[in-house]
Amino acid sequence: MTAPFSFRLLANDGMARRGEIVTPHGRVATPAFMPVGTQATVKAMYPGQVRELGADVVLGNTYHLMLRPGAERIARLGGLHTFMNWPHTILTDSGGFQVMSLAQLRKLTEEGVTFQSHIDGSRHVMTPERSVEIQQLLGSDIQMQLDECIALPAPREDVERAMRLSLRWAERSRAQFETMGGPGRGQALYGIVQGGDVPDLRIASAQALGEMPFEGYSVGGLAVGEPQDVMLAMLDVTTPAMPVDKPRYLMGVGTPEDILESVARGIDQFDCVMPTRAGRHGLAYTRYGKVNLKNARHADDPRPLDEASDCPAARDYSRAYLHHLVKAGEGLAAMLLTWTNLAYYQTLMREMRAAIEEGRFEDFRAKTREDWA
Ligand code: PRF
Repeated sequence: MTAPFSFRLLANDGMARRGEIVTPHGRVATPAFMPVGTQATVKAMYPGQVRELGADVVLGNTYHLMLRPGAERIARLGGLHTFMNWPHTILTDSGGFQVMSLAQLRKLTEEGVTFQSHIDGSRHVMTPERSVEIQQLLGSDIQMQLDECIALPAPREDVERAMRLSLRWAERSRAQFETMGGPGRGQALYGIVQGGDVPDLRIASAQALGEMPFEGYSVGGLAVGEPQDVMLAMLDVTTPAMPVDKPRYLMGVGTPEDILESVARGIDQFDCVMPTRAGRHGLAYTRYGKVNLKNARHADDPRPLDEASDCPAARDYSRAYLHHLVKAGEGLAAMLLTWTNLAYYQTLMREMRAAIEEGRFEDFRAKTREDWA
């Protein structure tokens, strides 16, 4: 039997936590940022480069991979780690969120969701059981239950219905995960807290999930249209209701500021398309804040994005050159800016981990916010 999935808390500083997850594919230092590799690729990056920046885990998407190239095909080819040449930890999302945002003609019932592919219009059924089965075929180390994430603002009764459905789907997902032998292979299944912007529903969801034997717990249903202060207020009530001895993952968040503020509220894991997508749209994240390279004011600027960075993309290319590449639509623009952005995100995580270990997270938070301003 493989060593089981584990999580250890190494240090606390206020609500902020420094920890370590161990999976069959290695160690994950937390707080962790997980670059998004939806289609079995972190767009515009080589896997080795993603690793070198300090990523211990990348995210893959059940929805995309089941449609293309197909989960059974990836399984025949040796699983997702082999397929994409990423021998480290992989986390997969369950598909519910992507079905709701991307698929056509969706129909949600107690049983699951039926939908048509956004690629070729083919019809599919996604149930909690099928989602776990697909994640098992992919061989991901950290799997997510199928849930329903509802867009905000929404009436309380709709938020509550989605939250209760997600709890029933949590039970079914767990049963399937056990049937398929996930724990014996050292894999993890996380339950997902829902409850929109309603504090008592968030707490009820976190407590009910906490009584089910998940290896970790996600916070879903945030960063879906609500203002940042609402998202942070939801974390203020949710994380204290979550188990202390299990990892906490805030799904699909966020900007560097969102991440800093969420770590301050006890979150351990993050994923977001922000650094990769922004990189393909001419936007750079640096320790001095966000820079829009499309802007003409960079056309004659010989300075790099950050001369003190240890990322070659941020250090060795002028803003004028990056501006030119972006304007010319060159592939190298996406490569250099994605590299810059992921380097900054991983640096921020590394600095937060050190600050928590050394008991100076509050100072770090204040100083970092100042540098961004
Ligand atoms: N559920 C799932 N994946 C997600 C979300 C969710 O609520 C979000 C919300 N920010 C991003 N990704 N399964």
